Amino acid sequence: MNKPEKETTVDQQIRRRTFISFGLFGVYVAGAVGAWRWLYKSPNEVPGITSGAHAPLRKALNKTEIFFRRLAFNESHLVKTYPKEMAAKKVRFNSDIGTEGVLPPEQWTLQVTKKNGQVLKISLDQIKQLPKTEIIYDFKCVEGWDQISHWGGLKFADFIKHFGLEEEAKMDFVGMETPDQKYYVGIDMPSALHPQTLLAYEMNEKSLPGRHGQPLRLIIPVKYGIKNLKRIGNITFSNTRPHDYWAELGYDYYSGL
Ligand SMILES: Nc1nc2c(c(=O)[nH]1)N[C@H]1C(S)=C(S)[C@@H](COP(=O)(O)O)O[C@H]1N2
Ligand SMILES: [Mo]
Repeated sequence: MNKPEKETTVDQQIRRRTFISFGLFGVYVAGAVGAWRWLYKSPNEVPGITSGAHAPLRKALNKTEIFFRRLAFNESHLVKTYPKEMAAKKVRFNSDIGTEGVLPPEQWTLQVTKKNGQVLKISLDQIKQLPKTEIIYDFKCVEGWDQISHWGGLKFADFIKHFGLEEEAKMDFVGMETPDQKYYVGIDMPSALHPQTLLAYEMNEKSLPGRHGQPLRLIIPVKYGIKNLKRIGNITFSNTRPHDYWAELGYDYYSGL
């Protein structure tokens, strides 16, 4: 007598639970759709520096980058070096945006903009008079090749000290451009000040050839080739990311190894 009644109760319970489940699922879907619409309608990141993404996504990427940078980057951690004999005699060359031909060294000066707006004009001789640092390491290009190569020049950290740029070095970034401003990179200060970062004027113990960035190029072993700007024309300092040729085309801004 009680049985059918009891069955109805179970039935009702099942229906109620199904109803609750669908209800919760609906809330979940609405939430997901809402989140997607929020992201879809969110503003794009500030244009010019990286290649375009919704601001919240870029923010997440930048946070991740900072996290891994702090975890992995250590000033005293040196990139592996090799004996001189292992350096390639025929050095690979990769793209020459802003470095076509040979620039007569007397037509060149390095222009450095200080925090107060003052522009230093530094000659190649001034740089060559300072102690030279050499490095033989495995240069890596994002296109998938690498090569042990031998470079000589002025340590960037020594350049900062000698030219009294300590205040500038407290800023977050260094920007470098070719004299024609066709190729440009932004470098975070810890990587620029890394003890293996050079303003190089020699390759295999000879003056840099035109296509390898004569008269002065950046050699920054903690970064991929794209950041190793050939033929530096000017240097600036900032607390925001300087523009960067390959980052604008979607490559990783940090491009560290
Ligand atoms: N000015 C300038 N610097 C540049 C480039 C360029 O096209 N123009 N190419 C970069 C890339 S992608 C690489 S791999 C290295 C290659 O240096 P290399 O030609 O001396 O091997 O230079 C970097 N610096
Ligand atoms: Mo490259």
